[in-house]
Amino acid sequence: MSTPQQSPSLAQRRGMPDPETLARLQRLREQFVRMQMEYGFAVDEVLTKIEILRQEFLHLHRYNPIEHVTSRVKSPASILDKAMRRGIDLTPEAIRQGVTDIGGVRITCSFIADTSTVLEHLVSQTDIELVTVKDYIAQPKPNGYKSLHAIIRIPVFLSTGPVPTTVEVQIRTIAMDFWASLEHKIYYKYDGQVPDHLAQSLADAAAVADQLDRRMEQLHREVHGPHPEREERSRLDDLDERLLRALWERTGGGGYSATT
Ligand code: 0O2
Repeated sequence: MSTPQQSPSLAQRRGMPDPETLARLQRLREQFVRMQMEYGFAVDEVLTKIEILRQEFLHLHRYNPIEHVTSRVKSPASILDKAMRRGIDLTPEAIRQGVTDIGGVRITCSFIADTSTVLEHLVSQTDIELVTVKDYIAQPKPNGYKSLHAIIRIPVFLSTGPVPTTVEVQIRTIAMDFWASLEHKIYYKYDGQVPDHLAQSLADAAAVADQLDRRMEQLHREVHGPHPEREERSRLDDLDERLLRALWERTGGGGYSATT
């Protein structure tokens, strides 16, 4: 005897996922939103650390190695795209493990020497773990790309406890950044197939950018000496001293007693 065939539901006939699949997709969506939020928090933590470093450099050393800072959190579409290109399972756990640049911070410095100084200061902090470093400044990519990349891990403290989260930090000079942003636009315009003459022009431009970086650093050293931060400090200390003396004279030299 043949069993009566169950007729498909209206939703199935319309090509919609069954309720179970729908619930699974909904859960996945929520996990992605949560993941993005956590990476956003991790980026905020790193930005705060960089801002503290910047302020500290400015106030203590009277020298600022950081020109500007930008950040981004990859969109869910971009995360999924990268995971699929890399053959990573589309689960939040596998993505967390395999896609290390969901949160990204880019620091632009004035001079080449500043790039490693900033990274050293950042990763010497006890709550930051250095996962990997790629020094494309010491060893530029064949196309001329230069930048110092570090994957760091930082805890994000949620109500459920700390979540170790990775952030990609890219550190480079203004000239390197200028080159990289133009190369990025050209790369995408030609969908990765940059014509030979443009690739050659980009390589030449990278060499010119490198010359500019070195010339500027040399000039800076010539003007400020090998330790510009100390030179700047003594100049400002001198100003502080003059200010104090003027104050002292105005208050009649000892207007305030030690007990007041
Ligand atoms: P987006 O949109 O900028 O994030 P990874 O892809 O990070 O897992 P990879 O490629 O080995 O692994 O890492 P790498 O070499 O450290 O590069 C990571 C990022 O550096 C890239 O991210 C770019 O932002 C930048 N980058 C690397 N190479 C180049 C280059 O030749 N030109 C330019 N303009 N930028 C580069 P994404 O994910 O590719 O893109």
